[in-house]
Amino acid sequence: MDKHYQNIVILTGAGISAESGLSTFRSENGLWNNHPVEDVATIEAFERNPEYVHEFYNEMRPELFAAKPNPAHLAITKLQQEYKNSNINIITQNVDVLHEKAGNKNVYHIHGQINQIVCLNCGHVFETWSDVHSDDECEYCHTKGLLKPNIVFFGESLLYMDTVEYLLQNCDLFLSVGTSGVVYPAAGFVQVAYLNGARTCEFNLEKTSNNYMFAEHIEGPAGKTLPAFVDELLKK
Ligand code: BV8
Repeated sequence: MDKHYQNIVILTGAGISAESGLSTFRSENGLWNNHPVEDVATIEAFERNPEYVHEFYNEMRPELFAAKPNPAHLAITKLQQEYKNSNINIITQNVDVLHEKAGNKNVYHIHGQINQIVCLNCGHVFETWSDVHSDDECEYCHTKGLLKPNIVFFGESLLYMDTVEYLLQNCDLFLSVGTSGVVYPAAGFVQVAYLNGARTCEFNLEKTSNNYMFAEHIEGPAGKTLPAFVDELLKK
């Protein structure tokens, strides 16, 4: 059926950045293997040892700064440029900025961004690719020692959730690319889309824990499967 989709939502996870050379979280050599998530990505860990958490992200930042988008990110740019009369929004769990580097528009970083820092005193968010330390001063309120990576830790609320709710309730095509479907509420987004009648497709190397929630599973590296899927959509 050559349906034209009006509202496309693309949820992405670490797997879409894997072919750009960035580690995922839960593979054998994943990020969480060397740094147990509870030591790094929880608000308790940050309160317990902010410098340790800053160091983890300081180490990650240069690699993410240097990373280049891959054909999966570029396929989304092509879709946004050539698939007419459609709203195409990206909800990413990734803290890298490869979607932006690829020229993707309408990108919502629900788990935050590695190049953003937030002051826990005044709420000011600023961009930096440099190292940040727990005794640094906020450029806005000049308070010292209350700067945190603007990254959503476990136990913290996600960003942009009002927009996300709206997008999921109004989409007719939901693509999930390179996520293990382990972390909530993102792992449950497909159910909202499905209940609202969207076509749901999962792009992954393997069947994930929430694969049963998807109508279609497109197996293989996203750098190959997503460009092929976009070309099919553009033919219609
Ligand atoms: C919240 C920041 C509530 C750090 C991250 C019990 C049951 C259910 C839920 C919970 C529970 N206990 C606690 C919870 C909630 C918790 C949660 O879900 N825990 C899980 C682990 C059980 N969630 C939260 O805490 C969230 N907040 O719920 O708040 C609340 C409400 C009101 C008030 C206060 C609080 C916060 C979640 C965000 C946590 N922060 N990251 C950082 O990024 O450094 S999560 C972390 O996991 C990353 O953001 C990452 O993006 C995310 C998901 O991982 P993936 O992206 O999927 O990466 P992964 O490695 O897992 O998988 C990669 C996939 O790609 C694989 O499937 C692989 O096969 C595939 N792949 C690899 N290469 C390719 C590929 N696919 C295609 N092509 C390839 N080439």
